[in-house]
Amino acid sequence: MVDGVDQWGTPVSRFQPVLVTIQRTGIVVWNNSTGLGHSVTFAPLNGAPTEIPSSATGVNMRTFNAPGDFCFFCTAHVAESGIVRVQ
Ligand SMILES: [Cu+2]
Repeated sequence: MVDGVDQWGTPVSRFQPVLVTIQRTGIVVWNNSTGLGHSVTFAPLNGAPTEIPSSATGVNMRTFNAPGDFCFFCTAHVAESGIVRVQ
């Protein structure tokens, strides 16, 4: 999660990179250093990991054991989204 500004200069955060590709049984780490609460909430799909609840700081990780495209977003800011592609 990184800080930025939108086209009007309003501070926003976003997941970076938006797309990450890993092999099955791989681990993805989310690092939130923005000081704002963000969740990592996965679309319902077989093999999707449990949600990372909203927190203003911290490092969390999830393991992906099934192949697929796992879309996720932040419940507080729905424009913040990303995809974990598991091969
Ligand atoms: Cu957010």
